[in-house]
Amino acid sequence: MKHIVVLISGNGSNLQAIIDACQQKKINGTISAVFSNKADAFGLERAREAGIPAHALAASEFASREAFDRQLMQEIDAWAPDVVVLAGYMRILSPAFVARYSGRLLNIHPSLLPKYPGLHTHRQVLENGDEEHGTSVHFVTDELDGGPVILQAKVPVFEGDDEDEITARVQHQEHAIYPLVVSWFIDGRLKMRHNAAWLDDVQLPPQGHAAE
Ligand code: NHR
Ligand code: GAR
Repeated sequence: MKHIVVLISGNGSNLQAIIDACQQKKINGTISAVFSNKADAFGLERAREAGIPAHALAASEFASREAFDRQLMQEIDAWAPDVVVLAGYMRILSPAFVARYSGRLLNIHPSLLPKYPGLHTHRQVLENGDEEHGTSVHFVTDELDGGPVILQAKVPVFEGDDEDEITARVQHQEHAIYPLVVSWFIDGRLKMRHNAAWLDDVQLPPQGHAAE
């Protein structure tokens, strides 16, 4: 059995989608543990509800980002995960953390990367009057939201949409594409090589796999 560790900071709806996909055997693996940098993250309750060990680490108890990440790495490594999945994890990771899990560290970011790395993507889409928005699953590298894209999903932006509406539209897509990408990785079909994403030994283009 392959082992997944998921990092969250909040609601955990993407975590829930991955829990459901594991239970439905759409992912041939199991979530070993969930970690949050916020003790009140609702995703911790989702994990416990599913019988998954769930832990919070408080950044305020560590002297530095590096010290926090060292502790997090120790706790993650106790589960010997095949893949570490960031699912709404809102804390920037130190280079040592990224290096440790390089090639098996995935993130979902709510924009059509390379557009809008960083925070407040939905707001920026509205402010710029974009007609198209979406979400990207990518391998994490040292470049913030700059690692190779694996899969994107697009959504339309309609006249008069507010931030809540486009957030919900984007998250609906996230819950479909993130479990799919995790399943590819778990099945050994997905790799990071030479700072590119490869699916079934074919190098993916900059926008990731062209979904049907
Ligand atoms: N770490 C590295 N090294 N590389 C990436 O690509 C990462 C990462 C950590 C998280 C997720 C990310 C996103 O998808 C992610 C990608 C948080 C921030 C941020 O500025 C930026 C990007 C992402 C997550 N965080 C602030 C910080 O100082 C805190 C903000 C807050 O708590 O509200 O860590 O967008
Ligand atoms: C998701 O939409 C994810 O793309 C985004 O946060 C949300 C988390 O929702 N991630 C980031 O913004 C990373 N900076 P969830 O907790 O319900 O999965």
